[in-house]
Amino acid sequence: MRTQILIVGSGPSGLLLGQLLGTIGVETVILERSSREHVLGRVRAGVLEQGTVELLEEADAAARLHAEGLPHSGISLAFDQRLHRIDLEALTGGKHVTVYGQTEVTHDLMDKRDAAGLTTIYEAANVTLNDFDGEAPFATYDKDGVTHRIDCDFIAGCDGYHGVSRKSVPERALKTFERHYPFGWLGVLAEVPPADHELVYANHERGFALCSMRSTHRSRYYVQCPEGDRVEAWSDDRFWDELRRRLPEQTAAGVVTGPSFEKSIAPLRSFVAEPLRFGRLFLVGDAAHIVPPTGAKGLNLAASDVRYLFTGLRDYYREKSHAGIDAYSGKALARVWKAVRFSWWMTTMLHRFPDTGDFGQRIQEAELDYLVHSRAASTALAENYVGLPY
Ligand code: RFL
Ligand code: PHB
Repeated sequence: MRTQILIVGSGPSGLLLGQLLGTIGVETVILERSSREHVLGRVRAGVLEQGTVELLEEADAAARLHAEGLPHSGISLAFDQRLHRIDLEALTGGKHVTVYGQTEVTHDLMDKRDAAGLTTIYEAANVTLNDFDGEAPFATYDKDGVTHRIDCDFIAGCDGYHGVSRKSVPERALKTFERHYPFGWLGVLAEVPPADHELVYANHERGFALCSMRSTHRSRYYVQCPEGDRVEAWSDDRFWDELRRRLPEQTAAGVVTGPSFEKSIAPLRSFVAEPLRFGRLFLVGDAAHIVPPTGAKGLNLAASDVRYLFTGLRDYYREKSHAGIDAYSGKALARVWKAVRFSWWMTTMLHRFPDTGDFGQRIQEAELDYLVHSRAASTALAENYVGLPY
């Protein structure tokens, strides 16, 4: 088989890139290791920047998002038994974020891909990437006991942190940067109305907590938990008790409990691999960088990588110009590092670290107090949260 762009991974970055390229008549094939059901079963991000929504519009995949997504014009920080609202809209000249689950984005993009008759090969095992440092890259994969080969012009590595794309690059060609955080997030999804109509990020002496949602009747909550904690140790009752203890009384009173239908623990890390291009292979999204979820940036960064790569490939096919694909890595990384910094800062400010000490604790309290009482500081948070310019 031959295609123009071979995309590895059918997460949001692979699907969005494929959809955008489809709108300009560039052919793609997606190779996905898991089944479609498995990909759709993963519960992850929930907050979309306006730029991400605009890109989904450009891909003609935003109809349901506009019908069902919840525009949010503010978030709250909770500490000292009080909620402090950050008015995103007022501080950014009218920008907002949209609450719409990654699962739904993935669903919409998969439906679009099906409707356009584009090829996705699920359960493709042992994907290997070859000759991407030359003019004629190709991939092989196994399916139903047979090895197949796909030739292409370029490979887009959209296969997440554990994928094969980054690992296919010789180690000496990559520089990696990493920060580990000594805790995880225990997340719960439940069919109950949210405690507050906006997201609440809470700093409490027992640890961080986040009240989020997927809709007006479905809530997503998280609590900071020790590294290595096991989900089995957290009954629903223990989770709801711990969540309420970390929230101001008025917010805790609004928490409606119910049986959880998803419960998982995610580790927190910051990671960047540079550069994002090796000959005819591009790294995109989580394949190249990971941020802790505190700033709600992971999916949005995947979308901004896709935006830069899409415009580069469009100029390559339409105008035979290499300028856009040559600039991809530099442009995408400049935006990535700003979001890495923001996510690290939000994580540091809102979590309890085992080794903070009294001095560090007072600094954290002073930072929160300054943040909510200074318009300049609140504006810095707001403009990063809604998404920096491209
Ligand atoms: P994905 O979603 O990991 O998709 C990669 C796909 O590649 C497949 N794959 C392979 N396919 C073929 N061959 C191989 N060898 C392969 N290896 C892997 C995988 O099966 C998968 O289908 O990466 P992508 O597309 O770059 O998307 C990135 C986002 O998923 C991620 O950044 C976000 O989920 C991060 N994130 C959040 N981001 C936000 O912008 N806002 C949020 O509110 C937010 N909350 C979160 C999050 C991530 C979380 N977890 C669990 C990590 C909350 C959580 C709890
Ligand atoms: C979520 O709803 O899953 C969510 C929201 C905001 C974050 C992280 C996760 O910062």
